[in-house]
Amino acid sequence: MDLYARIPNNVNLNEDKRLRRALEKWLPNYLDWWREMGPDGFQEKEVYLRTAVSVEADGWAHFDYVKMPDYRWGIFLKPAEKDAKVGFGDNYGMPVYQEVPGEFRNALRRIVVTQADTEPASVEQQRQLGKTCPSLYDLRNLFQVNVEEGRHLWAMVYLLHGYFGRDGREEADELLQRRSGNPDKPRILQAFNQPCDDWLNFFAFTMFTDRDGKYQLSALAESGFEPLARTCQFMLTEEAHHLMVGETGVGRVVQRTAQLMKEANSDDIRELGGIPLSIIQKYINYWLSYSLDLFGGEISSNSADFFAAGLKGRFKEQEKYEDHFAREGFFTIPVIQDGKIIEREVPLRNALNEVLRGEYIADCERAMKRWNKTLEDVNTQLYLPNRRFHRHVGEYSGHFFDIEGNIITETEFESRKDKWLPTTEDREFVQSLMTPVTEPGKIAGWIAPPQSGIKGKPFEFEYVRL
Ligand code: BYC
Repeated sequence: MDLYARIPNNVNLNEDKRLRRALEKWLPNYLDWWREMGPDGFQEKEVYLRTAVSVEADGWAHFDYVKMPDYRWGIFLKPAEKDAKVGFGDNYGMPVYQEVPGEFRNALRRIVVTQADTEPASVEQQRQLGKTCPSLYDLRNLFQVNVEEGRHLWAMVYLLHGYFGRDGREEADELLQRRSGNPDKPRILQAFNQPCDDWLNFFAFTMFTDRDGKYQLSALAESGFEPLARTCQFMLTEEAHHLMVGETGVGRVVQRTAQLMKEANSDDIRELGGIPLSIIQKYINYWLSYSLDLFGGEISSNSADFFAAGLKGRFKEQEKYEDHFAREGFFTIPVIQDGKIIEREVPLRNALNEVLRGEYIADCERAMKRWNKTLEDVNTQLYLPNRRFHRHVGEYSGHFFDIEGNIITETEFESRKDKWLPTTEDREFVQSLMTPVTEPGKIAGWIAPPQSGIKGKPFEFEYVRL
């Protein structure tokens, strides 16, 4: 592992002069983008960050104070397995591909570009949050997430430059030109164009949207295109922290809300400076529905083609499945016909987006159970909306459903949507609570402190030297 090269890497960049030159040309543009679109302010502050120093499962991370622009962005792939074989699809058991299979070049480039695009997009969405952090611990976690998303962009740009020639280089340039929420040059997937401008949004985003990242990366980590698989495998080790930030972040807001509800003996805790459960529920509905869109259509020939070609597998393909061909079998998907929900049998390979979405929902339900434990004392529960609710992609887009997934008319949806999705007033109320707390050991009144700090340090530790 070459940690001290201009572009730290474990892919022998030193020996591949063409690739190194191309990436070194991209590097200053990346830094320009980071300065323009990365966290606003704080660039000269020392942050207690984790940095990759190895790619081994244990001991890959080193913790120390770093200024964000000096973070070790680089290219780290999990070590190759000897004699690795394609793990699923029509080429099951054949040696893994070291180059992009010709007939799938465009499709694979699109997957890599789509994955890549989400990384800078999320940094852009979160750009202003540092100014309203609830504690130094949370501020540090925000920046950790941001620099790692930056590194994930590097991971994908390495693939584009290394394996897709000239159009890969052009795509890499465009990744620095699109902007989250900009109508003229938006990010590719809609969840990444939504504003994420308060900390409840941030926690819901890292809970639900980053979790889509976990499932997409897991499916790509199974890929028979070995450089993609090894890249995603290492990204996943970093991703776990982002999910912890989201799940415990929402959990800590719920915990504080429950505490204030008990104190006030009422659901309305606005006057005490807490976020009512009804607003937390609406943020869950909003981010879950946008994140469900990220899995693509329920019935998808793309997903079937990718699986057949051995390029995109299922979650834990090797661990959980015995039949890696998935040629047989059907999956039942509720679809809309003549204004009614009916069930359609779909060949399994065409339903793999939906299969992955199901795994994801089960994982969200697990977190929901944890949050609900905190609410037992106040006799209320949070829930996940039905997967058909508020969808913009796939079978359910263009139709209207209530929170339980029953089909309703557009007029009915419009008249009830303020009960289900955050209103302008809800957002303004949450925004009104977002005053920064930056004294070590102190925390904002709308969120509970974490159960433990980072890397054995206490909550009171000075995670960012302001
Ligand atoms: N928005 O067969 P279909 C993360 C298009 S998050 C707009 O249903 P497919 C992160 C599609 O392009 C993880 N368009 O879907 C999180 C196609 O167009 P054409 C990001 C969409 O292709 C937080 C048509 O609809 N990673 O890492 O099987 C912070 C029919 O497509 C959408 C990935 O997404 C959409 N949501 O699957 C930081 C992995 N969905 O061909 C980071 C890479 C579909 O008719 N991406 N369409 O013109 C993929 O694997 C796939 O592109 C998708 C879609 C899963 C997104």
